Amino acid sequence: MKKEFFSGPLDLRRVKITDRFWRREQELVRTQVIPYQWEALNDRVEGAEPSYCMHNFRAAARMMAEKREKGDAYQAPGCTFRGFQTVPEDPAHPEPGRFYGFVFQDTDFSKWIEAVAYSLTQHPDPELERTADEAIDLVCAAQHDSGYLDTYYIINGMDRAFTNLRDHHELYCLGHLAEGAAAYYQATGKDKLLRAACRFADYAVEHFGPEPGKCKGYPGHEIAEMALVRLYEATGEEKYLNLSRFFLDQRGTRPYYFEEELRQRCEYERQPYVPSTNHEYHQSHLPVREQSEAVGHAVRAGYLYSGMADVAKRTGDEAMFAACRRLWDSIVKEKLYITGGVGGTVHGEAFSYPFDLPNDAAYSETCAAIALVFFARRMLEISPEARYADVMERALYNTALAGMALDGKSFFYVNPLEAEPSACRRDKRLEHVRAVRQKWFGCACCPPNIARLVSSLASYAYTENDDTLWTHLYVGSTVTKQAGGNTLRLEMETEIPWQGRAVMTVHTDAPAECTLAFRIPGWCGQASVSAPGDKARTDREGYCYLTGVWRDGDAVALDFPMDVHFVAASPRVRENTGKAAVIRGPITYCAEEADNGRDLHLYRLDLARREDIRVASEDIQGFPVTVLRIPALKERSSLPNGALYGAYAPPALGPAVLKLIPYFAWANRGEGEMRVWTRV
Ligand code: FUB
Ligand code: ZN
Repeated sequence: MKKEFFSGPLDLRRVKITDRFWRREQELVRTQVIPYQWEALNDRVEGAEPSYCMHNFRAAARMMAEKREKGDAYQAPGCTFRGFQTVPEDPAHPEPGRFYGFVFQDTDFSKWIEAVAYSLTQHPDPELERTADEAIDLVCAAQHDSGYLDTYYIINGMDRAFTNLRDHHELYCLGHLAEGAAAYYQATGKDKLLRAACRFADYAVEHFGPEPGKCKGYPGHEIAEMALVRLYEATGEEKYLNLSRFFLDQRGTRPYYFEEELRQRCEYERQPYVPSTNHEYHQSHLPVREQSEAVGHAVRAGYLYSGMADVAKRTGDEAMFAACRRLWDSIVKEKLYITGGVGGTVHGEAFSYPFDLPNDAAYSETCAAIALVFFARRMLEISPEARYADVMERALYNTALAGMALDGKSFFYVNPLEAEPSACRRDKRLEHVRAVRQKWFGCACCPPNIARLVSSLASYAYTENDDTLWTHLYVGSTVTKQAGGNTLRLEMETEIPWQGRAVMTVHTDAPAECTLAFRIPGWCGQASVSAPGDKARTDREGYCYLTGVWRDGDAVALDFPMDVHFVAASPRVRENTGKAAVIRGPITYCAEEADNGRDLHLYRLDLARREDIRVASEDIQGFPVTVLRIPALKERSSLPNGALYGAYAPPALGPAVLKLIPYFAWANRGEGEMRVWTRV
């Protein structure tokens, strides 16, 4: 690790997104997703499965108030542990004092407040801030006097807290709370929620650690690792960094903590103990520094690797960083979809074995692509190499964005690369796949994750250290950069992802020296960079570094050819033999029934007629996109009509044109077939 290349994300208040594409996405989050989510958290969406999130905070707050009032006379209600999801016996009348929903239901609030925080940095909104403050008051009122804050156990009985780390997500709740609280503090300067998160983290610091007598466990669903680092950054309190490192050091050591914990639970419940942990699912099969293959639940994995990179950077842990690099390579060399999605199997929502990347049965959870974006940004913070940003960009523009409809009103959890509506409905093996987005989910992890990602886009577009500002993603925006006691105002103008030009113009009252580094995207061939002649240029790992004294009006213009590329998959990806995917710039394309009729599998791309490819701007549901028309051939079977089998003869191939749209825009015009990979 070379410290001079270390960087960190910018304070979002220093960046204004002006980009046409991303402004639109952020407005969808602000005007649709955040208000809708607030209604969902409060169970006010007709026809949607109730969340019970705020219900649970209310129940816990009431309980805590009662407890304070009655003191020793207070009788906690008996335990009613009911597995991962608790539903009311009578759905029309949930009992006010009970916990309902998934064990991690509190995180719906934490992700919402995080998205609200980022959104407020771009678009101050006193009414939204008031709603957020009131919600924070309620959440803080629900906090246990000890500092513990997970309503599942506060309501059901604290005596069992932290006894099922493997499945019960308390540290996941802590992690999301810390992320949301730090974001809200950084956006508004208000620290009430941050103090609550710190109290919960302090409780965890007291409970877990290497000291004798402390619990040696670690999160069943990772995220606390990176969230504690964020809490450390927000407060300067090293104990949070130490706890994060402790969790990482413990993970995968023998005897396996999750088995020990299970043994104790069985003893307590007088059940026979049968080992039952799938350690790969939890990434707890090996100490983290020894891990090389990305395995198990893909969201957990992405969050873990992000936390590992965070800790490696803060502690200079070379072995940890080496593991991050190996795990990164395992993902991108063997387990990454061309859409930037990860997770080849529904079983365990997980990474499958190398090169197992089914198109129709893909899991490719929206959250997993988002986790990959997190991981990539952290790798860039340690080592700015364009290959990390290339993947970050692909995951962002394709799978992460596909997770949300173009009107911001419905969402995908699973992101297949091939869909046939009747198969999705009738094939049990594809039960997890939908060809239409849903309004919300009982397990609503994905929509709020999109909201927090999109509204914090600037923290992925740029990172900086004292000397250098790196542009990783090209997004129309203005950014300030402190340089030699002056403030440079940098204005980025671009039409990426549709056109490959980007111009950064410097505005400043006084000349100032610094380095501006620009990523040369992997998808362009020969990039051209033009900059004032007095700047020294060096190129390193896919970035062009321009160093010198920047004056008002200086500009850097970058041109990235945006040709249409046909991509082949490794021959080891059996599904894609003899097929190609089409990409242009960061966008992966797909064919839809709405443009091409049914039976998309009968098309073949006609690569000999590349010069006839047409690139055009069109609107899909009011969203401007670039579409492609690719010369193709359509197969007509030689079998007699209606025959299932018959003597083989080459099929007749009729000339056709296959219209392709950006993958993120699919399923916005009703239900129909879709496919990313087409035969050639
Ligand atoms: O377990 C919490 C979240 O629910 C995970 O991150 C998602 O994959 C879903 O399983
Ligand atoms: Zn999800």
